[in-house]
Amino acid sequence: MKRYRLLLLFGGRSAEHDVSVASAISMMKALKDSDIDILPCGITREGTWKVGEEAVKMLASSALFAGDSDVRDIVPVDSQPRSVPEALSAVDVVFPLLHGPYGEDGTVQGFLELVNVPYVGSGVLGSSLSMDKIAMKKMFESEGLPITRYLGILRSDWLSDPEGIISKIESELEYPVFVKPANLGSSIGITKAKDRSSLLQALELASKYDRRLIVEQGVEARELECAVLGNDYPRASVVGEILPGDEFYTFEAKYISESSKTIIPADIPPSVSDEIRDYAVRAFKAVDAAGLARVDFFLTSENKVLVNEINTIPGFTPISMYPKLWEASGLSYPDLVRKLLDLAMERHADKQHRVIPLWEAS
Ligand code: G1L
Repeated sequence: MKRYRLLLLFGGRSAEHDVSVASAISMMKALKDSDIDILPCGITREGTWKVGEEAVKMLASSALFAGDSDVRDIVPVDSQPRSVPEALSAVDVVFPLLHGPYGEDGTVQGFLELVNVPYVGSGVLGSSLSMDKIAMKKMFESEGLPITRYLGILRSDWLSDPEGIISKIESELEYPVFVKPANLGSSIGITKAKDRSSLLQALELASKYDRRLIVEQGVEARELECAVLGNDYPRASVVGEILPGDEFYTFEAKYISESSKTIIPADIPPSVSDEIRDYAVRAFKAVDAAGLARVDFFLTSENKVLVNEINTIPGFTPISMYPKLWEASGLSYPDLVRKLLDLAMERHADKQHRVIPLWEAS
C-alpha cells in the first residue's frame, strides 16, 4: 500500500480557528501509527502560513487542547520543510482542515487548484455552493429535493426597507423562523425568532456577519444526518440521529460541550433510511461535492423527510458524526482518511485528463 505524505492545513482566518487547531491535533494522534505521514501547516488568524517548528508551536499552544504536552511527540521532527512551497512540493496531497470563509468556501481550494496539488474534499464550485445557504437551497430545489420554505435576503434590502422585509417574511413564513447569515459555516449569528421583535433583532444580528441572509421556516422535527463518500459515484453511510442538548444544535453543542448525544444507526423505519440515503447522494451531486460531505435532514412526526443542508467540511475528529457514521458502516477512521486521500488523487488525475491541449484538439 502507498505510504502517503499529507500536508495538514489547519487554523485559518475564521471564527473556528481554535476548532480547526484542536481537530488537527486529534487527527494527528489518531493517525500516529498509520502509514500516513503528516506535515502540519498552520494558518494564523491573520492569514500567515507556518510550517515546521512554527506550525508545531501553533498546535502546542491550542486553546481547546490546553497544556497538551504530547503534541511534540506526534510530529516527525526530522525532515520538516522550511517554507510553504517546499512543504507543498514534499507532499502527495493536502487535507484542508479549515472552516468558514477562506476555508470551505472555495478560496483555499482555488489556491490548491492554482498550484496543482491534489487535495481532500470538494473543489471550488462544490465548496462555494455548499457554503452559501441560499445557493445550496437553489441547487436542492432544482434537483427536486424536499426542503423547508425559506427566503433569501440581501443585507442592503434589509437596511433600506426593514418594514417591507418583515412583512414579506411574515406573509411567506410562520413563526418560529431561523435567521442566519447565508455564508457562515458555524452557528454564529443564528437566531430562532419567535415573534416580530425577536425577528428584528435576529436580522440585525445576522446582518453583522454577512451581506446575504437567509430566513428559514422552523420545523418541529427530529434531526438526522448521513455521511457521503466518493467522487462521481458517491455512497451514503447509515443514518444517525442528533439529540440536541441545547435548544438547537449550536456551535457550543456541536464542537465543544458534550450536551448533544448521537444515536447510530438512527431508530427509523428502513424505508425512511433508504429515502434519506438516496437524498444524501442526490444532494451531494446537486452541489458538485467531492470526496466527502455530511448531509443533514429533518424528519417530521408524519415521517416526512426534508433536506436541511450539506456540509462539505464536517467535524472530522475520530468522535465526530461523519467518521462515526462510517465506523458504523464498517470503515475505521484510518481507513476513512486513506480512502479520502485515494479519492483526492483520483479526482486530481481526472482533472488533468480533461485538459486537451489546443494544438491536439481539432
Ligand atoms: F478536507 C476535507 F476533507 F474536505 C475537510 C475539511 C475540513 C473535512 C473536514 C473539515 N472540517 C474542519 O475543518 C472543521 C473545522 C469542522 C474541524 Cl474538523
